[in-house]
Amino acid sequence: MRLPHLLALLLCIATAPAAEPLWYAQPAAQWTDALPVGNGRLGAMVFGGTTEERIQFNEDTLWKGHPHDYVRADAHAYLEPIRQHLAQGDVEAAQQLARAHFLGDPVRQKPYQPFGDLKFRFPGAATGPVADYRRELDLDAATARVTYRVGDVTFRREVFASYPANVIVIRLTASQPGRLTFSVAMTSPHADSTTRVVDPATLALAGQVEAGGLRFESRLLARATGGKVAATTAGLEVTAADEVTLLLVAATGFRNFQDITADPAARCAETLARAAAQTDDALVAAHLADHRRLFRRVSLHLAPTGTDTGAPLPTDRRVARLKRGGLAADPGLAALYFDYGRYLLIASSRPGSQPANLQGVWNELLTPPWEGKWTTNINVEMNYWPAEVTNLSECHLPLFDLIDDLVISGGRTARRQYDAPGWVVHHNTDLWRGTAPLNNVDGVWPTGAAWLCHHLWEHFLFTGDRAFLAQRAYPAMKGAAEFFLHTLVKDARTGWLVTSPSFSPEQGTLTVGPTMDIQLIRALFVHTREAAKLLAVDADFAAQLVRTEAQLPPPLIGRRGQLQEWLEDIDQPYNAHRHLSPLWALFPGADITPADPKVFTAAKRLLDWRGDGSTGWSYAWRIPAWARVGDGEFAFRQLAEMLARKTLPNLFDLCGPFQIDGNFGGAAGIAEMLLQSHTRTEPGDVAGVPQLDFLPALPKAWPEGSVTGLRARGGFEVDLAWKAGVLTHAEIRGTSGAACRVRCAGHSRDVQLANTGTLRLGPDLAPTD
Ligand code: FUC
Repeated sequence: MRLPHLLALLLCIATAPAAEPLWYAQPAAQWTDALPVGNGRLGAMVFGGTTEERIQFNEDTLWKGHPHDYVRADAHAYLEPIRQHLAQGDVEAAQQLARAHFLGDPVRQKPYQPFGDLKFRFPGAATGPVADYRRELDLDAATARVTYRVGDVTFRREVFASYPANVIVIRLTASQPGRLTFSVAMTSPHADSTTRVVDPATLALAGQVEAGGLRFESRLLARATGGKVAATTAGLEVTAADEVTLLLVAATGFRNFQDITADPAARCAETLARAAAQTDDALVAAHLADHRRLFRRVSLHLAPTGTDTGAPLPTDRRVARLKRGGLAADPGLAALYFDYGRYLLIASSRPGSQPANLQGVWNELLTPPWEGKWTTNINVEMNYWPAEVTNLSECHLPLFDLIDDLVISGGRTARRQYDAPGWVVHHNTDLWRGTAPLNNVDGVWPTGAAWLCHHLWEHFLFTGDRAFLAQRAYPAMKGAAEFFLHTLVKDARTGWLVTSPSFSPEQGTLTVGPTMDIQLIRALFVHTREAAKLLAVDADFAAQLVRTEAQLPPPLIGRRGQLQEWLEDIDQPYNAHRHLSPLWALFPGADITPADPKVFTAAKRLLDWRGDGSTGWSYAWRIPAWARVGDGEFAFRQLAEMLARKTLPNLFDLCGPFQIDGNFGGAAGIAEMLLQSHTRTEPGDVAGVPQLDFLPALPKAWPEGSVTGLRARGGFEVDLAWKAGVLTHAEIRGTSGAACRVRCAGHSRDVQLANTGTLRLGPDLAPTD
């Protein structure tokens, strides 16, 4: 490396603000105080007790149920009668038929399950009072740490979940030799589970969720320096060791949603043997390299606005004081929340894992809220909002694997329930890839696949990956579009093509053609035909999409100037419903823009009516939506309220109970306040020259700061710095020669990256080198 480069690198490392940890002055009193680690597949919650420690763990394929097709055998026979009732305005008759005959069999999907617990006892710690206690989650090292002192011995515990080794590593040390004496038991909330001794240093916990259901096994190996280790079914006993490393692995019989015949014991044995062959140092080094490759791509710094930096306070006290002081006084906490959102996505969604569910991968309950599923009418999509823009594109991949499965199971539902080609997803799915309507009439919402496909298209826009577009995205998008081409019906009153039956998520009654459906389908059609054009395939099909698109209802503006949620002008003014469904095309869609002032103004009115959020995720949705209308103050207010009202001491988001979507939506919302990017420069030109908006919704509370490594559509990476609320510096990286339009505070400039693939801009967006 040449000297100037090395210097620049050193300077950059020296000046890059390190991510703060979450930290606490006492152990977790309950599960929602504990600190999460995860590698996508495995998750663990670390409590950090001193006389007793609990590490509750999960594996992402442990669910109730077994391979199953949820379509009700005679559902198709009721499709036309339900449509008829709706066309005649007899909504109640339609709902009765739907409830009795159109919902899945069974009507509820299956729940995600907890796996087990490690329960430690440290008799040594009881011999004296505990001093200098600290518990922290180091986001940059993806490691939970506990340190404390008893007498003159300092104890230290570190827990991390290694993605490369597929193992949870627990390292215990003491400042004096021979002082580690403890026992650790493996337990499980599942009735059908037993512990057995595998060898003198290894325990296994094995069981089955239910008859005919998933079999599971986990193994725990202790390796100690000094002292001795003994194993009984009651646990591992470690006596007078200098240092101990525990390796925890877990697996189930799940191969895919149609096959659960794998051998969890063999899987555990193999993974554990491979991990045990590595030294601690090798395990740590591989973990840090893997995590930091992702985590360090982005760094956000929001400068303190006064003397109070917040950082010297434990995280729980910092959150608690928000109820009084407000987030404006502690910009660093917003940056920490952003970092934590990225951390959680890395920890719960890695290539090969299940996608992050309603609880990410962390759940201690046999009956988790809403079964811990993947809810497709907002929640699972929100989980992935930060994936592209915060530079974690690989973490998006588990969602695409889920889509591949849904193309199969949703294809069956399309055929059996609708006699249609393509594939369909209603408002939830589970490990068995249920795609039939569920729960109640609000489950009859057939546009889940259209929303999921938006993620395929976005991944392409951000990465420019043509092979992905051709092989994975386009076939799924085409299938989803085919379903709608076949099932849209002509609305008798207006002549428009609409969905029937459907529901505007989760309010009103069974209906036809709610605004959200139309926005989702229009976006799907436009993106699918754009993809066909880029790939030079299916010209006739694309022409059919254009013809059908022209028959969809236009955006409807009601008598009070609001964008209508339904075909009828029946919106209640100031209805603050949690869902922003009819504003989908504002965010995360991008069809409502100032380029069409009439629709944009109507959307703003509806957004205004919706007011503040209620659940955590509903605050989180309002952040990027308000950022898209350029109102940084209201966006900030939603973030501040979410943190003050819907955030647990460990910074987990609350719906009512813990639900992780708000963490992800909040992180994405912060990004959206700082950088927006659209590829639309002319109407209909969806894959054209990207347009990058710098600091489009910067709130007064963040007058000074910097961000590096955000991603923009068109394959760009962007750094921004600002002072006194004004851009001071921007750097864009991408393919050499790539063109984009940049905009900031009323300035606009068409620019082209230099041969180096880099472009630096000053405050007025003029290139500085
Ligand atoms: C949707 C929301 C609920 C909850 C559930 C998991 O149904 O309306 O508030 O988030 O998903």
